[in-house]
Amino acid sequence: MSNIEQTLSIIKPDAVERNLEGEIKEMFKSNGFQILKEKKIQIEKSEAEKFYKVHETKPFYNDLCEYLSSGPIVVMVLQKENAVKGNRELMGATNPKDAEEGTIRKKYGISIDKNSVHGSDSVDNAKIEIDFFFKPEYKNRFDQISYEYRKKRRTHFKEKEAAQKANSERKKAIIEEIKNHIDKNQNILFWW
Ligand code: IDP
Ligand code: MG
Repeated sequence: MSNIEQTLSIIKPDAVERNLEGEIKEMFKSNGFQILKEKKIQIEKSEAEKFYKVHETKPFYNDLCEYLSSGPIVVMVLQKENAVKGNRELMGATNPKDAEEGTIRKKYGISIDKNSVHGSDSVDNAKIEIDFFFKPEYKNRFDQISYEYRKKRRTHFKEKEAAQKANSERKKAIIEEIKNHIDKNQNILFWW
């Protein structure tokens, strides 16, 4: 009997920062997962604290929440037969050092805290976590953050464009200087 499930996956800041979003999504797709929903957002630390509440007594809780809110993340609803277990297998062990060959964390994880992906650990938690990010009532919360993220990104690209323009003008000036220098030196050589 088929047992189609949905699970929540997050591409964490370390992977988004290294532009691994496309490659990781490809790994999900080639392993038979459908990406039903996805969005790129940046969350506040207070939201990360709610999301990781189960870990609130752990010594790494504060760093973990700081980290999850430190940059853009991609949250996705994945669907497949036995998706929860299948996703955990594809992710690999929490510590990339212990993860098996061919898993996402083995391939992309940097360390136990920067381990590139999150995945729900049970069917019940998958429902709770999917609601956390995708429940229509909560939509505005993350839309606001997405909007902030888009604004930051626009500013980033504008600054990059301005820096590129300044750079190309600097290059032109250097080329001009070199040309002048060569012209002068040719004259010197000519007279020599
Ligand atoms: P999981 O992500 O494999 O489900 P959890 O035990 O639920 O692992 O822990 C949540 C996240 O907290 C992990 O993905 C990892 O980033 C971080 N974490 C877990 N254990 C440690 C630790 O011992 N030191 C630092 N960070 C940890
Ligand atoms: Mg977990």
